[in-house]
Amino acid sequence: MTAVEERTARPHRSLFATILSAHARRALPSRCAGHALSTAALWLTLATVGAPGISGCIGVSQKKMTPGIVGGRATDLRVCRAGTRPAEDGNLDDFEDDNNQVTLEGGRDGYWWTKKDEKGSTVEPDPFAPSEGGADGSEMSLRGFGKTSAAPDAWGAGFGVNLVSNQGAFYDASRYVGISFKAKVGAGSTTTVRFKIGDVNTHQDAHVCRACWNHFGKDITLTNQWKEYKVLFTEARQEPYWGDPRPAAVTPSKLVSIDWSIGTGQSFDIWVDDIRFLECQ
Ligand SMILES: [Ca+2]
Repeated sequence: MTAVEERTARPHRSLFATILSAHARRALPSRCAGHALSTAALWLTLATVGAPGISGCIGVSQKKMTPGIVGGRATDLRVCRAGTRPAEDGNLDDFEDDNNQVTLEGGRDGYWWTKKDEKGSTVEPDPFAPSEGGADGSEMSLRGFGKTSAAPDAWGAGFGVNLVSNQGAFYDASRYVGISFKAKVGAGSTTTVRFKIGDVNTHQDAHVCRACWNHFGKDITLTNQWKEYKVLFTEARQEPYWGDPRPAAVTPSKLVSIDWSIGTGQSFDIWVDDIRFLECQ
């Protein structure tokens, strides 16, 4: 909408405020543009932002958003031509400290949790905490075990972590390209687990999704030996046929959680260790 068109649509605003508004809106990054701004705020914003194209919200994309989707563009994801490596500040947790909080690194401070449906699925240990025995001869790892219900409306169980402890806050992982972890299963366990990445478009706490919880992720097949698995942001997908919205890609700048989920009607005993964010080589 041009300034003139907007003025026509809003006859009670002065031409000055209208031009200022249009100017500021162009100059503002997307996160700010969605906010209702008073004329005074626009003055301030324009003074802060300066020339169009300079961001007043550091680290937030200025590209236009699709209505109902925040980010979610596959073209925003970085591809590593020479492969990946663990990021310098990417250690999420190795559990050697034997507590239920992630390693305090890279701005992360979330706590490990379990989840289960209310149809009879179980997940232990309770309280949830690291277990003895870890990958590569280490002493501790994170183990979740139990049984999932096959009843109608059951969805299973799992365990995971919010990357930051402040509920409703996002974690900006845009400097990374994915996550690696080591994992194995115990005797009698299903070997199928889905690694999920909750973000602004799929996590209920973000107040964007209308049908939430279809996180971007990847189905992983584990063995009874510790092995490393990598999930790059470029290969994370939602499950087909459900969820609203359904963006093209995960939004690494606004992550909420990661978890390992087990579907219905399974016995599971899943161990994870050495969880790390990855960067390009
Ligand atoms: Ca360990």
